[in-house]
Amino acid sequence: MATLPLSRPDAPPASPQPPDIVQKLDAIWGERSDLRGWFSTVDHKTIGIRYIVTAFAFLLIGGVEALIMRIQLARPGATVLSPEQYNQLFSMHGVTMIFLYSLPMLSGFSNYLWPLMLGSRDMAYPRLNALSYWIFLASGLFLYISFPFGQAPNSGWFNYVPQAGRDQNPGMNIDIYALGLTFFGISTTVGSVNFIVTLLRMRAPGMSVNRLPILVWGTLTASVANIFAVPAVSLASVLLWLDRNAGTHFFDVSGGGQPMLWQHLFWLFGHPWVYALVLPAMGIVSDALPIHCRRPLVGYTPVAMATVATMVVGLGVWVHHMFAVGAPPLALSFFSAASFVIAIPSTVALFAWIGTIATGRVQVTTPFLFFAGFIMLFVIGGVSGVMTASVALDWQLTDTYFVVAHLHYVLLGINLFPVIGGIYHWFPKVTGRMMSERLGHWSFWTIFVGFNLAFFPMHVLGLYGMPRRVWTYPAGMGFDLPNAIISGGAFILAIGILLFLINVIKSATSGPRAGPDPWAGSTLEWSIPSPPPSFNFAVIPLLASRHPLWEDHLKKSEERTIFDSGFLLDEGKETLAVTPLDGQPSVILKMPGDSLLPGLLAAALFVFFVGLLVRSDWLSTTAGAAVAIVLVMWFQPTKQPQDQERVRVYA
Ligand code: HEM
Ligand SMILES: [Cu+2]
Repeated sequence: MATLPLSRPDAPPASPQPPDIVQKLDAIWGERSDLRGWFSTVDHKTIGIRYIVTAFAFLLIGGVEALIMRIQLARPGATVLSPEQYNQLFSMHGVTMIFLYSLPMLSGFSNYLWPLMLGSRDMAYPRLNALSYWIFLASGLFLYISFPFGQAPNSGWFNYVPQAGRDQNPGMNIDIYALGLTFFGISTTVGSVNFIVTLLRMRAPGMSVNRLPILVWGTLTASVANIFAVPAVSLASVLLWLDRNAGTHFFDVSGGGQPMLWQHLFWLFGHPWVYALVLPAMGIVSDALPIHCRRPLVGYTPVAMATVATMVVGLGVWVHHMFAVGAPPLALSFFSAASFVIAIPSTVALFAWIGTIATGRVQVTTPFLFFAGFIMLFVIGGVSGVMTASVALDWQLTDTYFVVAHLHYVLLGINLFPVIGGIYHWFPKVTGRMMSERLGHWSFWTIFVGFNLAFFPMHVLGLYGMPRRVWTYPAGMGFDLPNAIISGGAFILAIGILLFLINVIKSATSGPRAGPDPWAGSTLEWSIPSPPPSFNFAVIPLLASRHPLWEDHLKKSEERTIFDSGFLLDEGKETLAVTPLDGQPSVILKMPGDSLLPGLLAAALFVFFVGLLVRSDWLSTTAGAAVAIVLVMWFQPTKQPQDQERVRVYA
């Protein structure tokens, strides 16, 4: 297939933005600029940015925790931290990175980008969308409330019993974990429902399923899996809380309970979850990398199918986290084989990216560097993953630093690198300004070198037998040099992240103007101004292909995507819903206005969970009543349905 020219010779086909209509639509869709507007907005773009900023703040907090651990571990026998402090630090680091950074960051991308890529004016349930953000924020604060008092969760991010039981852990540390995760689970669940329904209905006409961006496939797959997975961990957490506070014995052997039940419930959730942390990020690469290679993604359909297949298989591999607990040999073989099988769809995606680079005309931009770095780390993390899928090898490697190396290669390689590359790629759309390429290259190389110095030697440490989750180690066991290198690398990595942040802040205020389509992109979001107007599309476009902005170069037939005539929908806060499979116009949806209720509901739930934590019946009952009142207000029908309304078509 021919590659595209480096920049568009003709002017980009921006959506028509007739000034009078823009003004009218903006009056309908725009946010209030006062404090009330700040708390009540339901605009998916604002919510998306809030997700990204909040998740990034948690990344920085988790990063500082990691650096403190690395100071303690830089030398043998150090006493910077006590063992209990180290336990809380690695637990909060894991919880923060897994729950409060990785998934919310991707939810931010999808919240911001989905309606723009799909040709819609908002998500399906804007108020639910605001609720999922506020609960994410509130549950994050909840998980951190006891940290300053030295009472934070301290049994790791997977929080095994009996160590997490009351006998061994009488403080409130684990109650915070159990209640915090249950609270957080509400956010993920409502967010996932919103993504699924949005995908089914909120698209431009002609956006059939075979034209969806891969990011959409990734987030959709992750959302469906979360609907199955999150209840398992919420259930486990509630049972644990009951064991600790109400005298039940679900996990307590002396009372006939089963500690293994925790492990099964947790990993039934945990493994699909780690795929939810990477599939949308792989989608970011599949959508953005081809733009910097000036050609469409190689193998769109196999990549979309591989995304779904990874998750389907991923729902059946959870026991690979439990190879060392004494499972029957048949179970070991089954789960080992299933874990090997996952390598196949991952490799399909890998070859698609490599093929895209090999046959494209590469422009070495900062996003490209991050995506190329991602591919390298994807391979290393994938290989160490396949290694631990082998039962015999896993028995040797489990609970050593080899696993810590693997999980960081996977999580930073397949989540953080695409995320930073994605921010460089879409920053011009969000802010209307370009980021500095020079600083971008510097930040990439610092992050890339720092990352590999910080994590590659961990493989070696693991093979030497250094266990994970130890607060210190004696000198002379061969651990000293790798640990020193790792700690140095961690600080270089941190400097790279700092350079990236400086770039964001500088470029947001003084970067050169970007225009609607600085990368000469292919998908709908590049057809509207940067930053996008409150209503996204003045006229809802009518799609003719997967690459609406590249049709002049790619499409043989006469048919073209239509940007300048179509549904106008300027009689109220409305958008178009389409049929689920082929995206034919189906109904006009009345969208809800801004509302304080989502924020209030999250606040009431926060107090409710605090009530449970401190075991204050009056506090949790009062807050529970407040929750009920807000829900009643929420479901109050606002207006009579207006079925007889004029629909204008702009031509
Ligand atoms: C500056 C970058 C980072 C450094 C230096 C770092 C370092 C560490 C260290 C020292 C541990 C404890 C190892 C142990 O004692 O067993 C750890 C654990 C962990 N890290 Fe990181 N980390 C970083 C970033 C991340 C990121 C971005 C993620 C996820 C997206 C992540 C996820 C985890 C997880 C899940 C654990 C396991 C916690 C547990 O054992 O319960 N880390 N990391
Ligand atoms: Cu797993």
